[in-house]
Order: sequence, then structure tokens, then C-alpha cells
Amino acid sequence: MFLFIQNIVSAQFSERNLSPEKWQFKNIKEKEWLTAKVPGTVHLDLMDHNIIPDPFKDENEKKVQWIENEDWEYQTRFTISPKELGNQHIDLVFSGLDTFSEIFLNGKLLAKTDNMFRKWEIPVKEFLKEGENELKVKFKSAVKEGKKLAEKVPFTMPESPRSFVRKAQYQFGWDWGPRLVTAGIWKDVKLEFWNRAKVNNIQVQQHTVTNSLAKISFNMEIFAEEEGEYYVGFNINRGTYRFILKKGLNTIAVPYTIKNPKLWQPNGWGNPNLITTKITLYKYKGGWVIKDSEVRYGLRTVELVQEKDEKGKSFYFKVNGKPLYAKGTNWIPGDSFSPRMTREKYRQLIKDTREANMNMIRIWGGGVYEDDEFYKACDENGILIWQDFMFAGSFYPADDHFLNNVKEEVKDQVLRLQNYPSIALWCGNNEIDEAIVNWGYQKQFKYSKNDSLQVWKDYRKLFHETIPNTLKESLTPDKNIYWPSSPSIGWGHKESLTEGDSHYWGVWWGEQPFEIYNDKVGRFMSEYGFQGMPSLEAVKFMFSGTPELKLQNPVVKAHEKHSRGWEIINGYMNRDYKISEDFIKYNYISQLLQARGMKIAVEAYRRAKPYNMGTLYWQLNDCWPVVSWSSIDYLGNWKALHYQMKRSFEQQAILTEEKNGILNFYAVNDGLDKFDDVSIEIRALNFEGKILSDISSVPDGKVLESVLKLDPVEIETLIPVADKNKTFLQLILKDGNGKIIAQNIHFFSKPNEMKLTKPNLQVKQISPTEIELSTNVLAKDIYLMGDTHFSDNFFDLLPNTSKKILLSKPLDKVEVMSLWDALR
Ligand code: BMA
Repeated sequence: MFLFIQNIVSAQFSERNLSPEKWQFKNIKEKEWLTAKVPGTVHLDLMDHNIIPDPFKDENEKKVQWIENEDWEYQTRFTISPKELGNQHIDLVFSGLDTFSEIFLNGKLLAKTDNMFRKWEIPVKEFLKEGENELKVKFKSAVKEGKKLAEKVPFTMPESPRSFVRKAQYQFGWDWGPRLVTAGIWKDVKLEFWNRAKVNNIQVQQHTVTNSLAKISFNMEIFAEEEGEYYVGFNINRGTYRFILKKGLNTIAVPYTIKNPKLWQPNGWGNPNLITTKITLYKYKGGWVIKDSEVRYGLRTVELVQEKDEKGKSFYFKVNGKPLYAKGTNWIPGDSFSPRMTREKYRQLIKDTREANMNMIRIWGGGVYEDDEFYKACDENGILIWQDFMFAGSFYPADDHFLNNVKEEVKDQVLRLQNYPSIALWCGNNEIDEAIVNWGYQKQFKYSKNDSLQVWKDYRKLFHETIPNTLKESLTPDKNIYWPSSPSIGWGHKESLTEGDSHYWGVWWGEQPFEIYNDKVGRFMSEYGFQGMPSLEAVKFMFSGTPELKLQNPVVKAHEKHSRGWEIINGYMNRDYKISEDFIKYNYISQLLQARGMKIAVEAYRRAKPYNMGTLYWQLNDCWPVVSWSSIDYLGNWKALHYQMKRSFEQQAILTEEKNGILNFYAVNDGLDKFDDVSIEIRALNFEGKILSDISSVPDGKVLESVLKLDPVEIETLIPVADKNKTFLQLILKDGNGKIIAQNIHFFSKPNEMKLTKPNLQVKQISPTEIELSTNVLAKDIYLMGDTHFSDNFFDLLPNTSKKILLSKPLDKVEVMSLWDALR
């Protein structure tokens, strides 16, 4: 009897994480083993032992470049109990190995790996023994391996050997990131014990989803060792279903209907409702559990709509049947060393997108398929995901081995990510179509006609055949939206503004003034951006010792990775502000400059709704302390840009457009409810607060649904034209009941043309974590300084007004300045 019970208990699936075991590592050339962390990377382990300095500090990046040319090994010893060994099947599972490795168990070579993005599952029962076992993983230099692969291609590939290795491409250095080509066991390692049958996949398929009814099914893939009767139980309806499984692989589908379901809604449209269902596989009805599983999902529909119109072709998402205006940003990896990312960091960054009124984020293709914590956070915050596959800005090979490797990668990632309701679209790559067509590599590397043809053929094979075909096999139809490349057409071509998604880089790369954004409005802007400095705290973080806050300091210089970064920033700064010699002022103005550029862009795009239906600025975050396009720096501090995006992405907005002495007004509403009988108040004030004119439109039954163009006004009727640099407009949009829907401020001149007067700024401490700011005259771009998060910052305070601000943690003293101080 005792034996029988034990048998039943051990029949259940179980797993054991091997990551917390005692791991060691060493350079293959060395003798001595050192302690190591799993998940981790060789750089992090070397840092832990003070063998290398922190590459994020000083100019240390240079000092650690030797690591990429070395081979490394990791090992651990772990004990297996007789009970564990008693299981019928034991699999060794690596969720991620970076990248070229050989896995040895008790001296036996089990597998060779060559793709960081794949999961490696190896049956090991026959190689394990009772008591101590030794697991070893040897890593070969990815750079050297990549070079060998590159030799097989008869022409030079751009940035070779980066694209030959299935490894996070940003590790090879980017225009915002250091070159840190690492190696290691970057995800968990575990043993899985199972008996009789194994559940390989549970897929939640949505057949129909409406507000009144959801018809879904749980599609399960089960491997059964023997033919026979099995049972599947669900916690949702307490139902148990009987199945006859054949020996080998089986797919079964259990239909399920939900009346009046609570749909998953994107941020701004309601709650992102999620459902968790427990599914149990039994050998006998009500007994002998083989596997307990849990799936979390959300009920929603997503469609990508592309319809021909007089200008080109639309490009927008319908979510739960309604057109969604997508507002958001682009995501790069949150750290040069991915295993260092924490659940808290993911949660905070995604919360920050929600707080800034975003509803979409694009995972850029030069990083990694993100950790589950990222997707969970997006699911919970109503943030839709544009998911790139991990290919970026180069040419890629397409030999059989490479294609097969990618195919397995796609399958593994889809299996892991398929049930997250936040994923809206799968995109083949970042800027590869554009690179082939526009970047001139073929000329640079002297390609023959055949070489160029080969590149295009390989491109088609990978992004128009292998990936979409694998997606079709792996995903349920309700989740399968595929877009080969972002952008679909490069920004040099006029079609990039009439169809598809668009990356507009005329600003920054093309060095055109910000105002060009008003003319370059595409259907869906998936990238555009401008660099700004990180917070002062992040600048200080660049130094291992006492920071020297000077632009000429080599450490500061080394933390700008764009070859012409400083030059471009200064060009724009000179145009709209002033280049200050003072570091703090320069830092502040550089952030304002970035925010100003993006405000102009976002407002131009939103005014163009529904022609334009999406705006994702480049980029949300950083992977180290750096001057970059990000709105949040490496330490998590909001730059001026993030505060600005929060304002610019408000669900309702009142926007202006100045053209030939006329002001046009656009009321925009991205919410689901309309506003009846809207009216606008326009007040012209000088910087001292004197009201120069005040007009209120009479409500005349106009309904604001999505966009409403209000009556234009001649500027001359509001202010004397000569006063353009001393005045501003305060705009208030109201609904029929007089409730404020949206507000904005319109300035007539560039910041450096404004005749600002010195504000008398008062800071009153209300409590340790609350202050009240007040001013007599216009205080433009108030900057609150200190190592804390301010509930608002980099904002304008109107004459004779005050504003309360919350601090995430108390400061001894809040220092404050405004644009007047910085432009003096
Ligand atoms: C876009 C991105 C990135 C790059 C950014 C800024 O092209 O896809 O590759 O970092 O521009 O240059």
C-alpha cells in the first residue's frame, strides 16, 4: 500500500530549478574555477570577482573588449535522489544559452547550441546517476564563431559577423549602447520530471469574442507514452473531459463559452481584464494527477486594417472591433546584461508607460524576446505590444541551417508568448527592408549584381517565407498578424507617408528642423526621435569616482554612442535655445530640446487622425547610463520627454496649428465616449499675466467623437503681431456641461526668441513629500532638481498661479530653475 501511494505521488509532473545550485566559471585557458551566478553572463561574473571594472563606468567599455574573443566554461555539481531518479522521464531544460555552447552531463556531450533565443530540452534520465552529477557548459567566442560563418558567404555582410549569430544584436554595440558581446547561461536551468504523459502546449484560441459572447477553446498538445483513457479537468466550470489518447503526440481541443465576458481593454478604454484557468491532466477520473497547469489570458480581438483610400492605404489596429489610435514608444533591452533585469524594473517601466497615457509599445528587433515579466506587466497595464522578431539593421544569411535555426526559434518563442493578450502584431524585423533598399551597403561593399540579388532572395526567404510560415503553423488564426518589416518603406520615399508604418528620421539623421514633422505625417509612425541627456543622477552614475560634470570630460563624451551626437544636439539647441557653458543648464536645455521636438511631432500626428492612427516615439528606455533618445534613463528617472509625452498623449487634446497668420484648432478624442456640444475658450496673455483678449466659442451642438476641427482664428484678432514673443494663448476645451475636457498652451515663438521675465518662484513645503510652487509671471519649463521622482516636472507655470507637486521620497531642499535662468 505504501509503495502504491508513493508511486502515485511521484507520477505527477515536477521540476527542479538548477540555477540556485553552486555554479562556477572560468576562462577555458585558466585553471582556477570561480563562483558564478546563473542566470547570468560572463561579464557580470567577472565584475563580481573584480577581474574587470564595471563597463558602465568611466571609459571602461574599452577595457573589457577582450572578453568577446575568449572561450568560457560553467559547471555545477548537484545531487539526484533515488526518488527523483525513479521518474520515468527526466528532461534537462535550458531556457536560454548565450550562444555557442556545448552541454556536458557527467562528461557526456549532450548537445551543441547556437541560438540564444531557443530553449534546449534534453532527455537525460539515462545519463543521470544517484548522488552527485556534474553539469558543464562550454561557451565558444561568439565573435570568432560568427567570423567563421561569415567566411562561407562570398560577399561582405554589413557589420559582420553580427548577423551570423543568433544572439542579441545590440550586444555588438548600437548608437545608444556599448559593445559588450557576452556569453553565459542567461536564463534558468531546470530538470523536469514526468511520467506517462507530458503536456507540451496549452493554447487559448478565441473563435469569437464579442461583448455578449466569447467562444474559445483550450487546444492542448499532449505526449502520451501509452494509448489509453485520460481526463482533463478545468477549474472554471469544474468540468472533466474524457479523452482517448494515442501513443505519441496528441492534440485535443476543449471548447468553452463565456456569456457577457469582461473583455481585455487597452489603457484608456477600460480594464485589462485577465482570466486564469487551471487545467489538470489526470490518468483516472478524479485521481492520479499527471500535470497541473495554469494559463492566463485576456479576451480581446485585434485586427490590422489596411484599406485603399484616395491617398494610399490606411494602417491601423481595431481592438475589440473599434479603431484604436496607438500612442506609445519603442522598447530596447533594459540592461546590457539582460539577466540583471528585475521584475520590479519591468513593472516600473511598463507602469510608467501607462501613467504617460500610452497604449502600445514596440519591442525593437535588435534586443531580446523579452522576459515573461515584461509581457505580464503589459497584460496587466493594458499596453499592446508590437513584437519584432530579433533581426535589425543588417543583411541576414538564409542557408538551410540558419533558416532551420530561426524556425525553431520562432516556434519556441511563440509557444512561450502566444497567450499574452497584449501582443497585437508580430513583425519580421527592424529596418532590414530599408537597409537593403536605402542604405547603400551594396555599393559600399562592392557587391556584384548577383550578390545583390542573393541578398534580396535571402531576405524574401527569411521574412516572407520562413517566419510567416512558421507563425501560421504555430499560432492560432486569431493571434496571427504578421508584418514583414518595420518600417515597410524607408523615409526617403514618399510612399512611406501614404501607407504602412513609417520611421521618420528626417529630424535627427536628416538634421531637418522639428517643424518638418508638421509636413511628414504618415499612416502609423513607429519610430521618430531626438536625443536628450539623462538626469544628473544618471550622469553622475557614469563615474566610478567623484563625478566631474563637464561636457568636455572624456567620461561624459564616452557615454554618447552616436558618432555625431553632440554635434547634432548642438545644432538643434542653437536653433531653438542656446548652448550653455554650464553643465547643469546644458543638461536641462538638452532635455527640453528633446521634449520640444517630440511634442511637435506627436501633436502633428494626432491632428492628422484618422489619416494617421499611431505614434510610437523612439525610445522609452536605456540599457546603461547614456545620452540617448530615451524618455526614461537607465536609473529609471523621467527625462523632460517623459513628462511631456504624458501631457501630449492625454486621451483628449486641444491642439493648434499656426499657418499664415491663422490658427487652426483641433479637438481630439481617443476615448470610447463622445462629448456633446463642445466649446473652446481662448485667452491671450502676456508673460506678466495681463489678459490681452479672451474669446469663448458659443456651444453650437458640435459633437466631439474622434477629431473635430474648430473654427479658425486670425492671430491679429488675438494679439498684436509684434507681441508674439511676449504672449501666449491658454486654450480650454469644454463639454456641454462646462466640464473641462482638455487644455493646452500655445506659444507663438521659439524659446530663444521669447522675452521672458525673471519669475519670482516660491517653493512651499507642505509635507516631507509635497511641495507647492507659485510664481508671479510666466515660469517657463520649471525644473525641479533632486534625486526623487516629482509627480510633474519640466512644466510651465502660468502667471500668478501655483501648483502642488508630490515627491516619491523627501529631499532636504528642492532646488528649482526655469528657462529664464538657463537662457540668461
Ligand atoms: C532606429 C532604430 C535603432 C536606432 C535608432 C536611432 O533606426 O531602429 O536602430 O538606434 O534609429 O538611430
